[in-house]
Amino acid sequence: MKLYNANFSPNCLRVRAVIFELGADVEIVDVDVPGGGTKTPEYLAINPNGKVPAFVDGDLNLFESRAINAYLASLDPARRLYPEDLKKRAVVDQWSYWQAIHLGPSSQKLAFEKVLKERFGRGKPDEDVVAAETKETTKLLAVLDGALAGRDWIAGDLSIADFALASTFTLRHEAGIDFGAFPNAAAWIERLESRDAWRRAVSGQGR
Ligand SMILES: N[C@@H](CCC(=O)N[C@@H](CS)C(=O)NCC(=O)O)C(=O)O
Repeated sequence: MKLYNANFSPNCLRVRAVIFELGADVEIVDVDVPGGGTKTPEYLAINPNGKVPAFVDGDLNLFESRAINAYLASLDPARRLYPEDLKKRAVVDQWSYWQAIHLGPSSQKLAFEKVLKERFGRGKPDEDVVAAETKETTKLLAVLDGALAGRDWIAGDLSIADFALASTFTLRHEAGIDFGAFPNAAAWIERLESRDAWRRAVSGQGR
């Protein structure tokens, strides 16, 4: 199995973390994204979107980080990162979709305005966007915090949903995403970020 990866990408981070958590036998191949490595005919044959991550297992080519994680976790059901019980699995899917469709986009827009825009020479933050996305991200963080009351992990046991959610928050300090009013979420993100697999994935090492 091969993961086509770039260490800067939060979408790749969540896949590396799941690979390390599972101890899966996956070769991690770094792709030179700025140098056009995702736009070659060979790469586009694997992922026609020209983005990382992409994943290959024999005749299976996959894109979309959450789908890759669902596949990897399903190969090792004993670890229960993507439970076989359909009700438990539905809850994992619920939070993975919620991160992809709601939390991820709002927090990414906020991180772009507050952190990445100037770094990429794209100008000053747009304060209207910052205000709107801060409001939206805070509203969603309150939902996450409520759901984490009395539990260590979002779906009960550690799952691929925790890795999807956590990848949202890698720039939280610089982006001013404040966990102060959300103690359940604050304890959860510390718990997740202290895992060896997460640390290895963030450092880009361990392979
Ligand atoms: N929904 C996709 C997003 C993939 C994505 O946006 N990848 C970015 C890096 S984080 C990328 O490859 N950007 C380079 C480009 O668009 O050319 C996933 O979760 O895998």
